[in-house]
Amino acid sequence: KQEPLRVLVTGAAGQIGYALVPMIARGAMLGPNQPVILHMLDIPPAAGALNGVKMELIDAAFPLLKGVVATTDVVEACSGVNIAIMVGGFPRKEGMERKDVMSKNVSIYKAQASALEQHAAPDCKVLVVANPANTNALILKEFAPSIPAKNITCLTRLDHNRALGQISERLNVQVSDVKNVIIWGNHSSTQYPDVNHATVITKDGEKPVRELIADDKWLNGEFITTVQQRGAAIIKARKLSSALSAASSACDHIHDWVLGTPKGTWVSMGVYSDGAYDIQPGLIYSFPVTCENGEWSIVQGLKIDEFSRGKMNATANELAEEKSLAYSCLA
Ligand code: NAX
Repeated sequence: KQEPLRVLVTGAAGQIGYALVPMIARGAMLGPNQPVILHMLDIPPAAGALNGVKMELIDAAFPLLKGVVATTDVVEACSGVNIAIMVGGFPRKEGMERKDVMSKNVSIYKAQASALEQHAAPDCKVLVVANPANTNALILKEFAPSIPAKNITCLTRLDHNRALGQISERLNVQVSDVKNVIIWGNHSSTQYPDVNHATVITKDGEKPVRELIADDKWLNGEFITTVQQRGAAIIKARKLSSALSAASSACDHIHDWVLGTPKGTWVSMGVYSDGAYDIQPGLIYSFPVTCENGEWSIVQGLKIDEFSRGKMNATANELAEEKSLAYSCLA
């Protein structure tokens, strides 16, 4: 019989949290045989709503759910957690300067880094969802030096899945037959969705996307901007930002990290750069990765053309700027 794993969701009273916790409790994140104990953290103004979510989790009678901790105390929330999904953060409000938003999130992620470092399980895996996701993850890494850098990641799987979705819609094929797109860089509108190595499984075998869609203008133009701007398109349509797709992609991210990627398939994760593909070390940058035995590794040796290089550098430059802005907030 499997011991339950403790999964922390911060910002659990928010809209992504509301979509995410039932997915975790149903086994979508860690598999149908893995019991879980949910730790949900939010801030005091959201305590009532958070308790409501706890009540609904009890009412749903999930067989895999072995306990629920709902709290506004960050130490209680972090204690003993094996997986931490960081969804809580300070949103950008109209008229706010970028630096003010950054400053709020830097102080949140600095404090939560220390709590995780001191109270989480030693092998805790961390996924940052809250924006600016890459830079929040970097701050978390800097202020939790005893958590291995490889355990701290950010979510670009939603962008990855959006890219798969666009290719599948365009070709009218099953999304599960499309694979190996790449999201490079920042989870922002400078991200670079790359299809140069992507393939589709057809009845005649695996074919490159660039062969099946012989429309470079679309692949190098509208496809890229559609994926980059998808978050804004959802807000326009729903009057709320993406939630179910973000929650589902967060489950995919942890699922594949813990349980492994299928052979011959890679996914995109924001991870600590070691200088791969000449991306400056010290940034949390989205790369193509494969996962095995609970560890990710960057897919090496992919050919990068000049068009891609320019876009990969542009998003790296934005991350370097965000990093210095974040550091200026610490000073
Ligand atoms: P909501 O505003 O609905 O929920 C955020 C929750 O976080 C609120 O309940 C709030 O009280 C809580 N919170 C604020 N400060 C906190 C703190 N210090 N500790 C714990 N909880 C805290 O936002 P939602 O739509 O759920 O989005 C959450 C975050 O995900 C945002 O930062 C958003 O920008 C980001 N996103 C990231 C995506 C990605 O792919 N990486 C995509 C979706 C989403 O936009």
